[in-house]
Amino acid sequence: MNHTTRCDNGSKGPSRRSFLTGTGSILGAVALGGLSFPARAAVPETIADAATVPALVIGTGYGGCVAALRLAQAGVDVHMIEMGMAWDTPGADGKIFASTTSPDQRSYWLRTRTKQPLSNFLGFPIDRAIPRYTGVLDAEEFAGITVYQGRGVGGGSLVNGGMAVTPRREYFGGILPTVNPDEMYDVYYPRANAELGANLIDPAWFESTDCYQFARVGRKQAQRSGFPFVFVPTVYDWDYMEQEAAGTVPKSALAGEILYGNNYGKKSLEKTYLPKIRATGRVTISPLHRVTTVEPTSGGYTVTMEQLNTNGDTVATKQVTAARVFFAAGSVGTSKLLVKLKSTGALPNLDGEVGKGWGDNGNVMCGRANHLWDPTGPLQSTIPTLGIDNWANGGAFAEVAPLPTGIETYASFYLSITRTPNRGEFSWNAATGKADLNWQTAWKQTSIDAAKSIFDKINAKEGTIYRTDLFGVYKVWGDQLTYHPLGGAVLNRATDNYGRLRGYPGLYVIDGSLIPGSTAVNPFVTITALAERNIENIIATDL
Ligand code: FAE
Repeated sequence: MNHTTRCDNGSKGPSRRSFLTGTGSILGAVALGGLSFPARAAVPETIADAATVPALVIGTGYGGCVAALRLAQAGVDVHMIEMGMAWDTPGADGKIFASTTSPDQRSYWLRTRTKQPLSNFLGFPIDRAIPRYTGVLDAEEFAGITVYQGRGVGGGSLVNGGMAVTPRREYFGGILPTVNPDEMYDVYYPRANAELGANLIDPAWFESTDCYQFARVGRKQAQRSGFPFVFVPTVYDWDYMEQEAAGTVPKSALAGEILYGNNYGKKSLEKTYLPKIRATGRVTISPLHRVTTVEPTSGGYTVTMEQLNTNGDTVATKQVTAARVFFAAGSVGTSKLLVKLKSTGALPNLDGEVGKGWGDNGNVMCGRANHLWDPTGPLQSTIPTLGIDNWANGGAFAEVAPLPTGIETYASFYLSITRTPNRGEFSWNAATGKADLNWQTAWKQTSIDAAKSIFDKINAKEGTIYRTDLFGVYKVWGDQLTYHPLGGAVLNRATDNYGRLRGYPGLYVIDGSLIPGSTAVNPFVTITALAERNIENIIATDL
């Protein structure tokens, strides 16, 4: 296990943050809802208005971090622009992030009320008022679907469950049909997994620890119904979690931390790619800067961005010139930007495929009510580590997920990733000045049917029923959301086969928007591996 990772965890050491610009740079000392954020020193790393830069990366998630690291290692100076906060400063409670059971203003991006994926418990709504703030989880609402995304330096790695899953090779042709599987499985998946620190739980500890009783119950029931289950690699520091269970270190996965950030044990990008990026000395990161337009100019592209305060207000507008621009704003962020830039005439020659091929990775949630003699345990690690793989027969891969409420719920909870043909499309709405997505909630029915191929059978075998109290009153399926937006700038359609935006030399897409709607499993390993493949080609060919 990586002990240096753990030393970084508490955010107390000066080392890992020294290159970061702080949110306090904009507001100085602020006190919000009992949390005080101390003033920070001047931040020369923030990008200057009218700067001319060789490479600009929009977004600091998986795709953005791969691009920045490899470009910097190739000798290119890089500026990363991130609309979310730096997440480098503890609040009054000594923690950077809030726990899932006690959301506060740190939890949501510019909302005055939480929008929890599990909206109800025992039928009662559990959302609550919070102060508006540039918090870490965005529940972005479109027609028919709420898309959850991470906001801040590290993107989705700040809020995700850390499941680091490589799709089975036989399914790869259906995921990225124009990419050579040999190079992915021989070179880029191993590279991505190594950089991300993907690793498996110690099986002996899994069998004995209270915090995975919920997963052992899930496994037992899956086995009794004849489903293959798999241990899934994660990017959690398992050594750290064992110490959490022993009570020798501050708790993180065992303290209900996940959706709104993880304070210690998860190897987010802040513990993997980002320290390496800073160590190159060639990369600056500007948090609370949101890119609004990109248009051609002599010598490259003019990139316009708004600098935000923690209320989400624009406090400055900057224009910089970049020779190369990498769109890594995530599937939704990149798609929204590209359809806007094409429709408003900033980049009119973008391919007509821009905005198309968007999917939800077939996400659908459900819970099952267990018998009283089959408790799932009051202590549940927030990091899922088991999956039920029924992709071949029913088109569903289900995470056995925790319900980290701190009390015995007698519930088993699952996030299923399913095969679904439905794809949405982003388009620019000139009247509202926003990008729309034409998704319909009814399109989730194919995902529900696929998930039922697993859970109807388990319920029949166990003599159990679905929970109806988690997503509303008498509502079985969590079909209103996705955690896994993919597509909108599909590889070899909206771009060439390496992410180059045709017609605009020096413009690239390098994030989840390249993947046409599904990865058959959780997506971030595939996003990272594809980015590693593409940037290698781009550096070799274009620089
Ligand atoms: P992403 O990580 O979203 O990064 C994009 C970044 O760009 C963000 O930091 C944005 O704030 C920023 N940005 C957007 N627009 C702009 C703009 N205009 N200007 C400046 N910055 C901008 O993109 N995946 C797994 O594989 N395993 C899991 O266990 C898992 N669990 C998840 C749980 C939750 C609750 C959520 C929300 C997601 C989960 N995911 C999981 C999905 C995963 O985090 C996601 O696929 C990746 O983060 C997407 O990576 P990208 O690089 O595409």
